[in-house]
Amino acid sequence: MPLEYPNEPERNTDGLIIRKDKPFNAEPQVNLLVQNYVTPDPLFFHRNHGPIPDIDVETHCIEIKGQLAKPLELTLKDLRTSFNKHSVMATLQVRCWCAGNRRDGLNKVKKTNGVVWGPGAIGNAVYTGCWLRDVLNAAGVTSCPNEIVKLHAAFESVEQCEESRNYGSSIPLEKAILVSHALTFDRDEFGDVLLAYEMNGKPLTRDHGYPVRVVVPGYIGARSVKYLKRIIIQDHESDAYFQQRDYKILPFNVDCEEKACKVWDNFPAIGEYNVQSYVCEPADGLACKSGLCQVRGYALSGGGRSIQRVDVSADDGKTWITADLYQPCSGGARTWAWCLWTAQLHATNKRIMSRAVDSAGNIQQEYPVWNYRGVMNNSWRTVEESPSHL
Ligand SMILES: Nc1nc2c(c(=O)[nH]1)N[C@H]1C(S)=C(S)[C@@H](COP(=O)(O)O)O[C@H]1N2
Ligand SMILES: [Mo]
Repeated sequence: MPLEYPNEPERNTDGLIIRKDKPFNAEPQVNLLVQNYVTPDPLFFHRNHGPIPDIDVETHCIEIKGQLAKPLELTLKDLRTSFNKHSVMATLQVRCWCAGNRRDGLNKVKKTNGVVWGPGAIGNAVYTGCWLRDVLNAAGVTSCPNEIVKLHAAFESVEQCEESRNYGSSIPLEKAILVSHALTFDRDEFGDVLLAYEMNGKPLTRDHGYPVRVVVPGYIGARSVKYLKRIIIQDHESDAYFQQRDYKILPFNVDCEEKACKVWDNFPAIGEYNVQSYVCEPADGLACKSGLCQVRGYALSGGGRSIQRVDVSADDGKTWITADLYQPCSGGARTWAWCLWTAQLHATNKRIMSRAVDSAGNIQQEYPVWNYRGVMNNSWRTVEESPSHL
């Protein structure tokens, strides 16, 4: 039975490229995206797998259960009043904020399976709510390190999706509670997983997860479950389609659903995203015609790794210049927000390209590596330039 979409929110779609109407999936034009460090709401990409639910906040509650001493049920009011309020600035990507950002590049090699995203499926926002670790501590989560490493925090949403019953996903419990067992930071931007009820200082919109969503900084967007209904502490990853079937990097020879079905279980679900950058201005990395040309783009890496350097080339990668980086929220081992960069180049008729290096020395790969689910494309050359054996 196809799903119905009777109650979608009103949307201003100016500046957005609509990738799919039902469910609603859209990304901004990249030259608009890099004009702001904090992405304004109208330019924030939309990533949905089903109709947007209409949740009654008076009756909605979030269950916290599973391997815990004191299972809880909390309303939005409880989250607001019983737990300290914190904010984190984090960049979400579809690959990142999720894994399918730049899936279009891979499609040029061979068709992938999924919504065709360009490089704009990314946005940086300030999310506000309470730390997931505070809520889990209130629910009596274990503090024994030997147990923590064996457990997962699984998140379930209320909404029906095209692919399966509910949206769901999970993260290792260690990621969920990390900071409380390591250090206490007094600066919010170094915090970790949030149960967020605000985005950029306003209550979450229905599109972005109202009333409460998870925000998992440094991980692909797919783990940041919206319309949160349930958190289950369990000894295995989420059974949901989005953990077990989607968002996995399958080997090159897996090129159809039949082959994918045989190997899904052999490969891990993606958590942290990889190092990435993109030339957003001039749009599409196109040549600039005369004089000095201002080039702008974004760069980011997963797992809290900051951007160490962005190289920019206007001669097919023969020579590179170093871009100026703007990365105000980086520090320690936890950089959750993206880096915007600029560089000045003399006019060229070649395409301009960028490649980022993160704090672990990871560098973007030269050529795209095709995979069936079309995830984690971080190449700096286009497919047209790839040698034929790739
Ligand atoms: N309930 C629910 N949560 C979800 C999704 C969804 O479809 N339903 N999409 C996920 C994916 S793949 C991404 S990239 C992010 C997108 O968040 P956004 O809509 O705020 O941009 O939400 C994640 N959480
Ligand atoms: Mo995503």
